[in-house]
This record gives sequence, structure tokens and C-alpha cells, in this order.
Amino acid sequence: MSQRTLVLLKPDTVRRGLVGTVLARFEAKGLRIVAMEQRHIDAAQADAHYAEHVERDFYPPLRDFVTSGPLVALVLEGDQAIEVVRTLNGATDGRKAAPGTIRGDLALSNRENLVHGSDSEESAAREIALWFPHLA
Ligand code: RTP
Ligand code: MG
Repeated sequence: MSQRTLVLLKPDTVRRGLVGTVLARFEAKGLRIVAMEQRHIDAAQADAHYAEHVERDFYPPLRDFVTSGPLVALVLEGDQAIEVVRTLNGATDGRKAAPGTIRGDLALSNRENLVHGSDSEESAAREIALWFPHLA
């Protein structure tokens, strides 16, 4: 079943010059880029995106990180795109993520882990509406 999912290439991806490398992995997998934009978000947009995490202990440094510089937001489309992107991204903690995944190959942090991918159909719909309202 074709799905759309919201992906972020977080500020560490931009800072490290890995936008092309990470995008190439999604494209090579066969996912189609529906929309893509580089943005430097403010705290309000971070809070809206991470609504489920705003009360968590780890959230204040996460907010500082995702607002620390430009990121690239995109919508990817393809068969089972939500789960496929999560599998490509790998486990949250880059130190534990499996080799072959984006985080496993390229990240060494639990916070600065390069990528975000929507975690369910409901999250994808909410996040696509938040980042790209014209697609909702
Ligand atoms: P994401 O939402 O970014 O795709 O990552 P995820 O589902 O694998 O992880 P999630 O649990 O949703 O956490 C969101 C982001 O918060 C940062 N994080 N820091 N204990 C910590 O310091 C901690 N835990 C999570 C990461 O940037 C994670 O991707
Ligand atoms: Mg998540």
C-alpha cells in the first residue's frame, strides 16, 4: 500500500554535509520525494512537531538541537513508506543502531541521530499537515 511519511534531516545532517548522502539512501531504496524544503525552525514549531515529547526530561536539549540550525523537511512516498523509512533510519540511539542503517552507519549519539521518520499513519498525517499544509 502506497503511503506518505514525513522525514526530517536534522541540523546535524546539514552541519555535517550529509544531506546528499542521506537523501541518496532514500532515493536508492525507491522512495519518491513529494516535497522538500530547508528550514530553520523556531521553538514553537519544534514543540508542535514533538508534541508527544514536550514534557519529557530529554525534550529541552532536543528542542535546542532541532532549532540550532537549518534542517531539511521532506515528504517521501512509496509502498509501506512509514515502516520502510523507520527501518532505513535504524534504532534511535546511533551507538546501538545496526550497521547498514543510516544511524548505524553515520551517527554516534542518542540525540544527534541525523533523521526523523513518522512512526505511524496517524503521526504521518499529523506531521505532513504541520510541515506541508498544502499536502494535507
Ligand atoms: P524520531 O522521532 O526523531 O524519528 O526518532 P525516534 O522515533 O527513533 O525516537 P523518539 O523516541 O521519537 O525520540 C525523538 C528524538 O528525541 C531525541 N531523543 N533523545 N534520551 C534522550 O536523550 C533522547 N531520546 C530521544 C532523538 O533525537 C530522537 O530521535
Ligand atoms: Mg519518534
